[in-house]
Parts: sequence; C-alpha cells; structure tokens
Amino acid sequence: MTSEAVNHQDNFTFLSSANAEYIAHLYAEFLKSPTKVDASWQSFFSNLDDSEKDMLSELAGASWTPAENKTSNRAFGTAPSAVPSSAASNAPATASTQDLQQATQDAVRALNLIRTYRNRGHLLAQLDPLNMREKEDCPELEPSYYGFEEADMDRPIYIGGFFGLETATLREIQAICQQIYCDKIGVEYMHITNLEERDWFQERLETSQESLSFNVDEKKEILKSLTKAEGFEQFLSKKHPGTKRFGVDGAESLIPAIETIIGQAAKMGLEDVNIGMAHRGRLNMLANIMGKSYTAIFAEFDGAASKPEDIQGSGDVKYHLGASSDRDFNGNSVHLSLNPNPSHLEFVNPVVTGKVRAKQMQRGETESVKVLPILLHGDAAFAGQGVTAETLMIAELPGYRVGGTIHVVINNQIGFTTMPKFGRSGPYCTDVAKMLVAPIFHVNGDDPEAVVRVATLAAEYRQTFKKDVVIDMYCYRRFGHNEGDEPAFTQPLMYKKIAKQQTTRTLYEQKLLDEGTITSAEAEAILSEFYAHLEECFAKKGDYKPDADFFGGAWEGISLPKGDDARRGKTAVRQEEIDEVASVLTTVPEGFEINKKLKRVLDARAKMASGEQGMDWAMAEAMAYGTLVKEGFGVRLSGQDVGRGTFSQRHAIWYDQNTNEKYVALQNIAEKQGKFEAHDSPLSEMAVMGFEYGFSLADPKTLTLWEAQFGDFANGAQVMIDQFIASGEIKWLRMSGLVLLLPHGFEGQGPEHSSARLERFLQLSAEDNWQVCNITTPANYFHALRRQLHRDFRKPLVIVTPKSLLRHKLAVSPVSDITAGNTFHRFLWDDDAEKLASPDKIKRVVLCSGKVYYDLLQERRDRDLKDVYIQRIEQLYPFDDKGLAKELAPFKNADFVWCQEEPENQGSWHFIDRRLEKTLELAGVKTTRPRYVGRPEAASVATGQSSVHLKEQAALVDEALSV
Ligand SMILES: Cc1ncc(C[n+]2csc(CCOP(=O)(O)OP(=O)(O)O)c2C)c(N)n1
Repeated sequence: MTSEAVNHQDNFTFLSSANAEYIAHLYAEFLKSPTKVDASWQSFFSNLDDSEKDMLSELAGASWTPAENKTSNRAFGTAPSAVPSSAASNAPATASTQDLQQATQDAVRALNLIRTYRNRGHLLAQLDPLNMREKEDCPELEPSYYGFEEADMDRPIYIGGFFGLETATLREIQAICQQIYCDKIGVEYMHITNLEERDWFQERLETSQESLSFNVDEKKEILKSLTKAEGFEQFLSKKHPGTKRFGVDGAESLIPAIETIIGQAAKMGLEDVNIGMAHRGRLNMLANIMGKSYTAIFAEFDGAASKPEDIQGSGDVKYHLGASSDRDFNGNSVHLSLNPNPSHLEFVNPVVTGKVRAKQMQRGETESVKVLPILLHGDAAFAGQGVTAETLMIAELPGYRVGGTIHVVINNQIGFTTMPKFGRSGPYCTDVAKMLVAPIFHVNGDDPEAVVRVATLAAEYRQTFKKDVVIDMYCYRRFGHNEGDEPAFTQPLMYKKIAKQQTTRTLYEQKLLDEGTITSAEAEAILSEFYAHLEECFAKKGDYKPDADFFGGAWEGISLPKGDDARRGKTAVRQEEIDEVASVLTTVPEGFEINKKLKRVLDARAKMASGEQGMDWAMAEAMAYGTLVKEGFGVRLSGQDVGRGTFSQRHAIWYDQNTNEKYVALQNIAEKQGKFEAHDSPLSEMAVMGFEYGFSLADPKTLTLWEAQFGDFANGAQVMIDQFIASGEIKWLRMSGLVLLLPHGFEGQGPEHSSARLERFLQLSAEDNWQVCNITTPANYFHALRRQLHRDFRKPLVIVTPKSLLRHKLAVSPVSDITAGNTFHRFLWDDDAEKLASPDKIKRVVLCSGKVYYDLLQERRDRDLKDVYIQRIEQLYPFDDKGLAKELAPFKNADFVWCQEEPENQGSWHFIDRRLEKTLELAGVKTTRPRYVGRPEAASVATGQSSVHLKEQAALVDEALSV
C-alpha cells in the first residue's frame, strides 16, 4: 500500500454528504468564473477529465433532497444531506483541502465506474446458456481504468446514496454492479432519452436483490410452466418422432415469460392481448398460452383439418394457424388472440399492431392499457428483416401508435444454419430497437427466474410508459431447424455442447431441490400429472371436431357472400344528404384563413354537389367518405401525403394560412358521426400497408384505405399483398375489406410513375379473393367505395386510381349518378352510344379499361367515327363473363379489340384475353377472338422520353379505331 493510499484510507470520511455539497458549491462557482475559487481548487477542477467533470456538473446542478424523498439515483443528486444549503459555502473544518480534493477525485471516479456498468455492464453479462457468446473486452469495467490500484480496493469511498449506500469499497461497488448488470440479465436502458423512464429503470434494477426473490409458490408455478413447455414437446416427439413441429426445445422459458407478461399486464388493466409470432414454439404457445386443446393439436398431427368440412378454404399448416380464447390470469379475464401468419418471418408485426389500434379505437381507449400487442421474434429474423425496422419506426407516430409493443426475441443464436456473426453486423440481434430508444433486456433463458423478472419489468414498463420494450432471451435450439433436420452438418461443436446440456426444466428442478423449495416427490408429481393429462387428451383425439370462429365479436352480422349476383349493395344517397354533407365539405369555418387556391376548389365542389357542374374524382371520393361517416361508419385513410393527396386533389385536411391550424371537414359532418381519420404516413409501404390490413381485420365497420404515392410503390409491400391481402381469407378464414388505392396512368412520366402493376393483382385473382377495378368515372368510384361497407361481406378492393383523370374535363359525373337508382357498374357503355350506328352496323368494338377510354373517345369524336363502339370494363375481377356477354351480344357483326396503354406483357391483357374469348362465345357474335392493340412487350414499364410516349400513344389509339 502506498503512503498516499494509507492517507486516503484515513481520510475517506472527509468527503461526506455535507462536504459534497460544499464541493458542489465550489464547482458551481468555478464554472461561473474560475477565479471565484482559490488557486488549488482551480487547478484541481481544471485537471479533471471530461467524464469526471460530468459527474461534478451533476453534483453542482443537483437539487439537494433528503435521501428518503429521493426519486433519482443520479450522481450526487441523492446524497443524503442533513446540512442546509446555506452551509454550502463554508468548508467543514475537519477536512484539509488536499484531503477533500483526493476524496472528491475518488468519488467521481467511483461514480464513473458505476455509470459505466449501467451503460456497458450488459457486455459482460452471463447471457448464453451454452457459454459460447464471445464476450467483449471491457477494460472500462475495471477500477484500474479509472486510476485505482489494487491497494485502493478495500477502502470506503463516498458514493452519495447509490445503491442506498453513502460509502462503499471499490470491491463492494464492483460486486454490486456485477450482480445487477453482469449476471444473468444484461440491460440496455441508458440510451433512453426520457429521464423519468431512465430513473424508473435504475430504481427497479438497483433495489436490493433480496426483495426480488421469488416465494415458494411462485417458484413452483415457474416449474409447472416449464414442465408444460418441455413436456408438451417431448410428448409430441415421442408420439410423432421426426415430424416438423418447430419445437420450443431449448427456449422453454418462453412459456413462463409470456404467462408472466400477460399476468402482470392484466394486473395493470390489460383485457385483450394480440400476439404475432413465427413457427418456433408456436404449437407450444397455442397449447400452453392460448389454451388450444391438446386434443385438437394431436388430432391435427394425425392429419385432421383445422376447420369444419363445410367451410371453404385452403387452410394452412398447423404451425401457421391462429387462435383466440378467453383466459383467466389471477382473477383477471383476458381475451387472447394469436394472429395467423405466413412463413415470411416478421411480416405479421405491423398486421398485429394495426389490429390492436382498431381494437383500442373500438373500446374508445385513450390510455392504451387494455389492448396490448406482443410480438415474438427469432434472432436472425428480427435483425435481418427490414419490416422489423419499419414496424418499430411507425410505433410512436400519432396515426399508428398502440401504446407500445412487448417484443420477445427467442434468441437461439442460430438462423436455420447461419451463425450470428454472419447474420448481423451489430453485437446484438436487437440493435435495431435502439432507433426507437426502446429499453432492451438481454436475459439468460436457462435462468427462468431471471426471465420472469425481466418479463415482469417489461410488462410494468409498457403499461406505465406505453412504449415498446424488448426482451432478448438467449437460449439454444435443441434440435435442427426442424425436428427432421441434422444440425451437426453445419454446427458440430455447438450441437455437441447442446447434447450435453440439461434441459432448462431439469436445471431449475435441481435448483429448487437443492435449495429445499420442493421435495423430489413433489417434483415427480408435477411431471407425472402433466404426462397423465397429455395421455388423456391424446386418447380423445379421434373424437375431435374442428370449429370455426369466422364471424365473432365485431364481425357479428357479416357473412360469406351468397350467390354470384352483381353484389352491388345499396350505395346511392338522397340529394338532401348530398346537400347536407357537401355543405360541410365546402364551408370554411368562421375565422379560418383558407388558402386562396383551395377556396376556389371548394367553391367548385359546391357547384358539383348542386348539379351546376360535373362532379370530379376528388369530390366523389369526399362524398363517399362524408356519407359513410354520416351513416356512422368509420373511414381511415393512410399513406404518403394522403391528407392533401399526392396530386393536390384531395384536400381532406385544410391548414389555416396564418396559424397552421388544421381543419378536417369530414370530422364535422354531423354531431353523431363515424370517425374519419386521414394519416400522412411515413415513407414506408410495407409496415403501413400491413398495419392497415391488420386494422381492417379487426374493424369491418370502418372503410380502411391505403393509398400508394404512385401505384408502382405498392410493390414495396409485395409480401403483404401476396401473403396476407390476396390469400388471408382462403388460408385463415379472416375477412378484410381493405382498399388499396393505386394511382396509375401512362402519362409520359417515365418508367417509374406510369403503372400500378395491374398485371400482378390480376395474376393473384382467384377464388373470389378480392376485387380489382380500373374505374373511369367519379360516380362509379363513389359507389365502389360505399359498396365496401354496404354489403354483408367484406373483400379487399384494389383500385388503380387515375392521375390525369383527376382533372380531365370528360371524367366527371353528374350528381344524379350517385342518387337513387344508381349503383356501381362493372361495365360502362359508350358515352356517345346514342350518336353511333345501330349495334348491328358497328364494325369494331374496342374493349378497354381505365384512362385510355377517354383518349379513344376524344379521337373518335375528332374523327367523327360512327361505327366504332367503346366498351369499358370497370371491374376486372371478379370478371362477369355472362354480364359482359349480354352487353356485347348486340354487336353481332363487329370485330373486337382489347386496347391498353401498358405493354403487352403488362396491364390486363394476359388476364383478360381468354376470358374475353369465352365471353364472345357466350355473346354469340361473329368474332370469337379479341385482338390485342397496345404497346409491344417491354422489360421496363414505359419510355423515359415524353415525345416517344406521345407517338406510341397516338399509334395505339389510331390502331384501335382503324377498322
Ligand atoms: C422472410 C423469410 N425469409 C426466409 C425464410 C426461411 N427461414 C425459415 S426459418 C429461418 C431461420 C430463422 O431464424 P431465426 O429468426 O433465428 O428463428 P429460429 O428458426 O432460429 O427460431 C429462415 C431463414 C422465411 N421463413 N422468411
């Protein structure tokens, strides 16, 4: 021990709370002006390094509250102080300046060490049950990094109330820090910017460890839960060896974790939990959390269907199916819903949060405590899939908030055969969550008590602060990617280790036996009783009859579509309703300074409603929304810049030109009306479309619309379209009335803004899965939108919406087209039909869809042709061949062409040519094969040169009209 160290030891008490206040005062003075303190303090303060100065700054800025009132553990801020602050300017007589300076330096260094543990202790935490995680080299977690020597380890240092202690030795400080921050739990919370939340964590993490221990009953519950998790998988493996089940084996602590999260959240008001997860452990979750009967699962392993025979649908594999149930958690009843999901990992995330948002709104929830999303992730998928980041990114936005999601990562340290060091760039698979400044708990899955502890904290945090929180449970995958897979092909050493690893339940049982919490007879009984129960359920599997919960809850009154009629729905409205709604939509509230150009738009809209002027696209849409909310339905529109509309056409939100204040006329239609929301979304397609799809699953009484900025951007959400919207109903018996609005039009704007890729949607059309429309009139758009809610079934609607038609002088509808007697039309006749030759004299029928109709119409007028008829198909799918045949039958002697702007390999042609062939046969006309007129096949959508575009367009119109 150096003489200096001895001197320190003698003088450690020189820095007491009173003296700390004195030094804080001195430092505050020094910061104001160095010459305010004497030369020795000047030099002392000047020589401190930056982090030590930080500590002293906190000391200087701290409000001095007595220890018992403390709410914060920050730096010196909670130093117990019996000394009134008026004493601060007087140095306590007992301490020499040199002693005080030395003691101060010790304190700031020790506090720096503690702070570093809070920040970086997780890097040394014992998280990996296999002990294969490469630990970081962390010299900054050693006292020597702060200038301490071995000789300093055992002398008390002033730490101002940290861990409830005024003084502690470095050895004690390090032991406490390691226990809190480097044991089986590693916490990342210091990046949280909100101080209240950070203090909340600190307080909970740094309370005495004894108060965190579990009582006997709690420990038994954990053991029982692990027994169910392990026993279920082992039972299945015995009965169906080698069959894929994507077992939870190696991650059994997941089950007590989820049980704890729901139980804790329920104590704090939770009533409805919505879970999204992938394959791993899904059957276990279904059985042990969702309460799906073991018998049902055993029957499904025998090949039983998951739905009754009389219900149509392709079904899905058992580890993708959803379920719902009601369960009791310590006296609190909770509705549980596990969303079905496709194989595509992580894409279910925004679907679940969208669903939660709808449920929260249905309950009128403002506190976000009653409905909770829980998302389970694999480590490789969480890190790798961009939709994870998109879902996190929208979590705090006003239009998409759900008051926080609890994320649980089943971190089995492998993705199929890929090891973490090839699966992500950062140290943790959860690093992406930091963009949301979400707290992250890393925890060792082989310590179920630690897992339950973080599960409790995560649920408390979410229910208190209403924000996302992440649990990263390190575990392992006992078998291959699935149970028939050989993991030793690629991870021989890891799997040698795993073969020797006792199960989590065995380890925990042993711990409870060792500490005398249970007897071996009790342990044996827990296991044998559960197996006996499984055997009983297994014996009953032959009697199992599946059930379908197609139309429960909010879906009451909705049914499957019946027959194959036109399914028009009653969509017309009375002129009085139009007048009432239009009056609100075109009246600027008093005192509101409207944009002058917008005022002209509103004046024109008033004339459209009264019939003085033809109604344009945007007014028809506003009238559809306005009449729906007046009837009590909701309307939710989301997508990039939807409030104004990408093409400055919608103006659903007005901004006061002096104050920026918003006014939404559609929210002021009537005293009692449905909710209207228009949310300008962030620049994401995938998560936002998925969110809206989820919303539509939970709320059939709200017209839910997602709009692409330009239609082609929808392919940024292709997985949502393919896996959920097109096929969700047929796979999972879940209806959706989501509307996709996809601006589309070949208008010379180059390859990327011309096509909504209609061909993709048409290729996906089958089994009555959705509706695909390319509409040409505002009135038909009005009816198509209202039809979504005015029928007793729901189907997604894809509309390729127009761009130039928004302001095209011909693309207007008289207001009478939306009043009594009118409905949606799947086909539209020629506007000039009456001026044309009689049908039998028509030489050419041009069949088309969308904007090209107006190009053809205009050119035919210009050429004054009488023997060419133009027939529009407004709804491409479901395609009504009989209905169209009726329309075409009179043109007995004509030839038929299909005219489109899109290249031949795109647009509708490949979808419609065979259907038209059949239709022409049904119509009994002379020509039975339509001819294609349009651009030739092309790899890119359109030319980038507007002159070329114009030439191409003129040529195709010419060819279509030239008989
Ligand atoms: C989007 C997507 N890409 C690829 C796959 C194929 N796949 C299935 S499981 C898997 C590994 C997933 O690893 P991880 O997320 O760690 O979960 P684990 O299977 O280890 O539980 C992969 C690549 C998939 N299902 N989804």
